[in-house]
Amino acid sequence: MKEFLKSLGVKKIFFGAGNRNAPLLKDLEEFELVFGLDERSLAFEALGLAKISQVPVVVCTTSGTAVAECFPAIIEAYYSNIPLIILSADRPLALRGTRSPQTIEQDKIFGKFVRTFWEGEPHELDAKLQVSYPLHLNLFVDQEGVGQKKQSRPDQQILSDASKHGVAIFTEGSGGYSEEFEKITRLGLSSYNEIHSGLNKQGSILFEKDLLKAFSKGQVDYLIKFGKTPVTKLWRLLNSKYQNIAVFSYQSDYTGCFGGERLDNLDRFSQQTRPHIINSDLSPFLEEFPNSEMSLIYNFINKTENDAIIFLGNSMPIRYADFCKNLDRKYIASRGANGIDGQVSTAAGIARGSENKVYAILGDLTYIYDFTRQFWGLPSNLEIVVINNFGGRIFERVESDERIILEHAHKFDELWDLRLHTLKPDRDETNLFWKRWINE
Ligand SMILES: Cc1ncc(C[n+]2csc(CCOP(=O)(O)OP(=O)(O)O)c2C)c(N)n1
Repeated sequence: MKEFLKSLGVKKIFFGAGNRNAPLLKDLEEFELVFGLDERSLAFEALGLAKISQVPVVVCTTSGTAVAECFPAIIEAYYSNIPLIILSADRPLALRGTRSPQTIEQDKIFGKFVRTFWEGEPHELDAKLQVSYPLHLNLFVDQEGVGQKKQSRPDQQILSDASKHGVAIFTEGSGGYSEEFEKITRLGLSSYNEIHSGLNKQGSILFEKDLLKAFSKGQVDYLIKFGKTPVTKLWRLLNSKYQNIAVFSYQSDYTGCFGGERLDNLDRFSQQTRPHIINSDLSPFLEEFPNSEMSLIYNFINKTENDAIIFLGNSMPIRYADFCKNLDRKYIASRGANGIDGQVSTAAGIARGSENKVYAILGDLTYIYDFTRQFWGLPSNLEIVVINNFGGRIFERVESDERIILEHAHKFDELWDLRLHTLKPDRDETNLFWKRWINE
């Protein structure tokens, strides 16, 4: 990839923060790198530079809506014949069409507005490739190792084997599955319900870490997914570590991971004995770390009105809100493509369509991405709550390149005269909470 880009004369790369494109950095260090957040803006900056210099300029993005954000600059580049290059990181081909997390169909996404489209693995980029601009290179980055997949998942026979244990995962779109929940509970299956599932029931496994522990102890043989693609990290692990776990998608064609099958009814199950899966105790953590992000979100949600709608930003807010098992509220999130773009506007639309109070809990970068919406005034029933940890701290959790955290020093309340509620977490408390919680 490096030699190919050099052969085109590329010198500068605008790098949009993201986990899927981060592994590409090791091959891009010889170029001048500019790190940034908003891909729409990065693409326009690259366009300006390419226009004045007539030298090809690259924008490197993560997967999902981040790629689509480059579209307006691509259109301008197309009509003005500007050498703009979009280098988008994509899931490996094996995950295309599976709706695995943050996977969208990126091939030929810019349609007729790019003159060359190429996709493949980064090492396949060859200096002999003839290109015209604008150019879109879509690169498969196999972080999961799904390309080396050897086994196939067990089929539906496993459901009638009383010695096997199943976990039902209820996520967004599960509001109508109360009867199914009761039935699988009676049959002895375990359940794990994500906060935005829409199902007003508490699962037998409360916390993600206990779910993951049950997997690492070998207590689970199969999964049934109710609703859309879950948030839990487990869904990424199903593409790597847990490729042998059977996965069924209830009344839906998408498992959200590699392989698995659709399940139309719950007739095949036999009664099973639920293994002892421990539920961790959260209260000592809330007491010991009252200024951690988890505790601040927990307390904030519990103080909202009973009929409030909580809109959860992607990144850590939706994950930390899952600690708060308060089922009296309605939770909404944009989990179709997991973008951090347009979140203030999405919340504004939700508030327009509701009489209830809406609280949008967003990370600081997520807020910055769409904060211009606030200049035009917000619906009176909408409260924006920014959890300001001065950067994209999710990238610390996944131990990614620290440059993509985009650390900053903005304290929003002092910068702009906008109606805004900021939560100010203590970084050490958050990190200690997390470290102990995960390792306990
Ligand atoms: C449009 C878009 N661009 C990039 C990403 C990749 N991304 C995921 S989370 C994240 C950082 C979010 O930071 P922040 O909102 O501050 O939340 P925190 O990680 O601190 O919880 C980024 C850039 C994305 N999901 N969507």
